[in-house]
Amino acid sequence: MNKRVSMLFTIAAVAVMGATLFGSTYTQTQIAGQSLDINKMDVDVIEQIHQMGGLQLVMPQAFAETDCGVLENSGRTVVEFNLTGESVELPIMGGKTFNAMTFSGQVPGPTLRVTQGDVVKMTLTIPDDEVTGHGNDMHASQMSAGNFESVNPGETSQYCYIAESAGVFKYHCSGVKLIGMDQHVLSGMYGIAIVDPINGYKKLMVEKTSVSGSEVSLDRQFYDADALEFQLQYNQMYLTPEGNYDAGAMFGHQNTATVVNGMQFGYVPNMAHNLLVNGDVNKNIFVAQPWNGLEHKQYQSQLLFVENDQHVRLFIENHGNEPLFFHIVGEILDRVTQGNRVQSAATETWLLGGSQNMIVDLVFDEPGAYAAVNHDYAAIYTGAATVFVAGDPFGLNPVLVEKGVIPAPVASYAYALGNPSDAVPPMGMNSIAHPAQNIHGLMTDEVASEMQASGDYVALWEVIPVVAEILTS
Ligand SMILES: [Cu+2]
Repeated sequence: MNKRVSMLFTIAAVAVMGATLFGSTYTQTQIAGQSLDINKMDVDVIEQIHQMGGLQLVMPQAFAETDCGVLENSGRTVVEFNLTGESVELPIMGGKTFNAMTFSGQVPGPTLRVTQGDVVKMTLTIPDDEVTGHGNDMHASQMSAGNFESVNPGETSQYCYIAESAGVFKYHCSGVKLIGMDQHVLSGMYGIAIVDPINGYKKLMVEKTSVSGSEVSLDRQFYDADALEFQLQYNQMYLTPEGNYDAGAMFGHQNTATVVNGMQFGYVPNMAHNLLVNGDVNKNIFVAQPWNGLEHKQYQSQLLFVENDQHVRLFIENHGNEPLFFHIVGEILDRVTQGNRVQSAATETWLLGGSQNMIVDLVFDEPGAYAAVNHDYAAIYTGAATVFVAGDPFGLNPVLVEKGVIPAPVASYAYALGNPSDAVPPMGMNSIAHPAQNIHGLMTDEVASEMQASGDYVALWEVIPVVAEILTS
């Protein structure tokens, strides 16, 4: 049964929203937002609405099925997606912390991966001791967030929907009945759902040329649909020096940080790479290495390792208020797909507005270090630079084999050093498994401990001293 719920906001409601939407939703001083004083705005919004004869905001109606009972018996595969809403303190670049709001103790929240046509059963739980209610608006659901409303501390709520469209879809907290949504999302409550096409992904064609004698001709290379996959989620932060959400900075588009998967410069070399390439843990090989040092544990920077001549698939979402000009220095984006439709091939940069996504398929042709950036210079220098290393550009295979770190030469350093867990989405229907995954990401110590206890992930901060000992012996 379709639920048809119209929500009408009257002038009174607009006035209430004006006073509360632009600020924090709760008063705890330790996590208070810095609110904008509507009385100090240049225009009198309420007076303007009066002059227009009033304003009625009609929320979009839900048209998706939300009845879990019906959908669970529909013959479709049901995938449960359980989240908790938690306010926690997390680190930012420079050694300070900020007052984060998270889904399940991590930023971004857990990635949901389903197949087109599956039923998603989303359950949001808010612990008793949480300071505010939260919601969840999943763009894959085709439902209004207003329909779900807000879940209060100590409560659990759920809804079900059919993931009808393939692609990458944002999900985000919808605040307390939309109030404070900006603060909750920009403090960390965002993530993605990947909906794999029901018939799988397409093989990749990369256009090359070849020469025979003096004749140059097209030489199309085809790659199987199976790919090594990564997820990159872009956002901005707006923080006061005390680490609180700064609504004034947000309204002025004056962001204080640009983050990829929650962190500034999270995927750059660390001390192990310094040692391998420069022979010295303290001799940086990249211009910005702010998360170096074993004490950073799950926050220590890591690199993204791929093979040459390997099909790589990137799931990318722009959660932010600013555009993302996605570019990989030294590479061409071989294919750009949005909503299971190819938008471009062999393009240098692709633009994503706020809450837009894409799937980039590419092959790293030559050994090297490639920086994936938001080609907005302000974004690059505030954190949107992510380093991929393809093949063995530093000629490390002989050393690694000689020292016994690896038994034989490898096609990528991932076989020796692993890839960061937060950049790796759950396995899908055309996924190539990563050789190893290291615990990495903007997550609480509790989440990191659970990952370590699972035995599925490597704690790099424990491995690096061992490898360093071997390399220097
Ligand atoms: Cu929230």
